Amino acid sequence: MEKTLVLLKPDAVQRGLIGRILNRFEEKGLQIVGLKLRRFPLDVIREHYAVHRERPFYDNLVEFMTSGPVAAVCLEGKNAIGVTRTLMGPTQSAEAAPGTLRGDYGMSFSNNLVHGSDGPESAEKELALFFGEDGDLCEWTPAAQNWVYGIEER
Ligand code: IDP
Ligand code: MG
Repeated sequence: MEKTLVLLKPDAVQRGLIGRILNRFEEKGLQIVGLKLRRFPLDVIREHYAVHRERPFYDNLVEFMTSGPVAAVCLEGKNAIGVTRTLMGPTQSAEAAPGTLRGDYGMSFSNNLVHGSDGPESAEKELALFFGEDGDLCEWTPAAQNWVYGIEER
C-alpha cells in the first residue's frame, strides 16, 4: 500500500466541493487515513511549493494557497500516488478530460482545485510537512477492503 498527500485548494473549499471531491477518491477505492482543514501557515505553503520558487507563478500560487482554508488529505491504496494523479487530470483544468476532477470542475491553470504528490519521495516529504514527522494519521482497515482488491493484490 502507498500513501499520498492531497490538498483541496482554497477554490475547492470556497466553492463547496470538499464533499464531491472526497467522494470521488472514496468511490474509486482509495482510503482516507488523514484529514485536516486549516489555514496553513505561509512558511508551510512556501516550503510545499519550494520546487517552483523560481517560476513566474510562484508568488501568486503562494498567495492563492494562503487565501483561505485548505483541506489536507492523506490517501492510501495500491499505487495511490499515480491513481490520485489520474483522477485529478492535468494541471491546466481547461484542457483536462471530463471525468477527471479538474476536467469536471475547473477552468483554470492556477485554481485547479487539487494537489496530489507526484512521486514517492515528494509524498513522503509532503506528508511530513502537513501531517508531521510522526504522521498524525489514522491507520484502519476498511470493511470493504477485500472487495476492492483481488486476493493477489492485498
Ligand atoms: P500539478 O499541481 O499538476 O502537479 P505543478 O506543475 O506541480 O502542477 O504546479 C503546481 C501548481 O502551480 C499547479 O497545480 C497550479 O496551481 C500552479 N501552476 C503551475 N503552472 C502554472 C502556470 O503556468 N500558471 C499559473 N499557475 C500554475
Ligand atoms: Mg506538482
